[in-house]
Amino acid sequence: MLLKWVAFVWQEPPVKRPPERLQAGDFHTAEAMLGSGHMSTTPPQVKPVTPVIGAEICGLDLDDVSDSDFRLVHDALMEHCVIFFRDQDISIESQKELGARFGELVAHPNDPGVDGHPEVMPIHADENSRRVAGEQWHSDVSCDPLPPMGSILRLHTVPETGGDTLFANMYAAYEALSERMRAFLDGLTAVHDGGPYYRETNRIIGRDDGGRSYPSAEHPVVRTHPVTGRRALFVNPMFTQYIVGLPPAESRGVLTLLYEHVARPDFQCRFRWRRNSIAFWDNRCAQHHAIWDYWPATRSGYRVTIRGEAPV
Ligand SMILES: O=C(O)CCC(=O)C(=O)O
Repeated sequence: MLLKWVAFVWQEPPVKRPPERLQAGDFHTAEAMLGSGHMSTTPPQVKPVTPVIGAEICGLDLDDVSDSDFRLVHDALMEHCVIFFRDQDISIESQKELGARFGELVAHPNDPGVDGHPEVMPIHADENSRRVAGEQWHSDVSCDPLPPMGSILRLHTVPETGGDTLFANMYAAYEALSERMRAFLDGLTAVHDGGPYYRETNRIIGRDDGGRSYPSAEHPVVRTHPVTGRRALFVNPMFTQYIVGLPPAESRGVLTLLYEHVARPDFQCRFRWRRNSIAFWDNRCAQHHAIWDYWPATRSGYRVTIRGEAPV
């Protein structure tokens, strides 16, 4: 009887959650809208965007990430390679804090960063832009000896339409190759170099790089993800220069084949940004490609980048 009474009067205190704002195209369920007033007790939900790559996490306020929220975000990222959030009107500090839960934040080798936040890279395009960041398939700064584990991009300004980002699953790309091709690639290494891409970027935007040098490194063509243990293709047209030990024509031929393969639509998802959306991708198992189809509109936000480990 006493137990029954205790169970009746004791109720879990409400957990603070932001109100969900439903819009066409959301993956949110009606459930997510139903809370007591503005407080919802609905636990965060992970909703796959495709069976192959990408998931949206609903019902989480990234300004205030508890340990269990962190675990959920971490596990979803490991499972889906890229995760998405909506309606995150968070500060640069909160974005950095989220990144720092995953590892050390790193500055970009060719971008001075935001005033007072060298490890925060502005992503910006408007009517005066001559190029945009990431307009081909790549894994961020793969030319670094310790290429980034992950990148977190929040956009505060988005065009009316366009400006989507494509993401591709590099486990799926590797696994879809023939056994013979996988056996050929396993054990090969490739040289990645930041110089050609970053110098060309600087030339286009008219930035004097003062003859500085950029990172370059030799990495396995197929790497093993340190958390999932899965094998993933790790070459990309932005930074990979050649496969070590192959004559130039063979190296070019193999890389061209792999780049075409990586771009297969069945390894991809396409993210439609809204104001205050966030994409968080794992560079060790995903590549991405930003689409610049919205000129002269403005698209703007901030990226933080998390240091990774030497690929093996
Ligand atoms: O603007 C985007 O959607 C992505 C930009 C990009 O490729 C990057 O930050 O690495």
